[in-house]
Amino acid sequence: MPQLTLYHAAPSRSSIVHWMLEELGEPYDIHLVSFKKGENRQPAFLAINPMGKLPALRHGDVVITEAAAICTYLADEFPKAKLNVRVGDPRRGIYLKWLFFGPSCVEPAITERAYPRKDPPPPSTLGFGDFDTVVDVLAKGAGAANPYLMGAQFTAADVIIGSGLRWGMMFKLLPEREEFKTYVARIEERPALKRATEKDAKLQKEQEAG
Ligand SMILES: N[C@@H](CCC(=O)N[C@@H](CS)C(=O)NCC(=O)O)C(=O)O
Repeated sequence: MPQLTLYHAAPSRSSIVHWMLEELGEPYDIHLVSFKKGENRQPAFLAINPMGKLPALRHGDVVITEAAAICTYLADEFPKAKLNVRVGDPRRGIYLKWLFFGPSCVEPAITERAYPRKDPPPPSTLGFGDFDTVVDVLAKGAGAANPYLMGAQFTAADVIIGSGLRWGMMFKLLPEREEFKTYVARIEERPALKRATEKDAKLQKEQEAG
């Protein structure tokens, strides 16, 4: 079985994949990359991800970057964990919508809110449209989650959207809507998320000391 290695800085967007790996239940190892030491901008890491960004995941000879792509890949590659919605399942379209909604709508909307532009482009030219609409769509999805976005099944889409909601509320960049709080409280009960968070706290200390 090819080895899974997560290139990681704790905590960062690679924590999303760390949580996903804990959900997956397959053996993996972690290669810490220090932002403080600029390791992500050094040739050794740029050969892995020319963007100089984390996360990156190595699976045997394959390297995957972009958190949502990595989570989609892992869910499909290890179907035993039941974290994907398979091709042919009518729910797959909605599943993919949420996986893409994270990086293409939630993230840029939050960043735009954190760093507003003096002359923002018209909403029709922005992939995410506008912040309030993104929040409303998210609130509708989170409010309908029963208990998860895809119903009874927890999937990679919950890892992506759940991470975005947790991160957005943590930094007060998303409103504390009742739908968000209830959904986030539910996913925070996941043992895999608790394990990843605990491990990240230890890794963060390790990285800060190093
Ligand atoms: N689009 C990427 C974004 C990754 C990203 O921006 N990662 C940040 C950490 S949270 C990073 O590596 N920043 C370091 C840098 O840009 O120098 C993804 O979703 O995986």
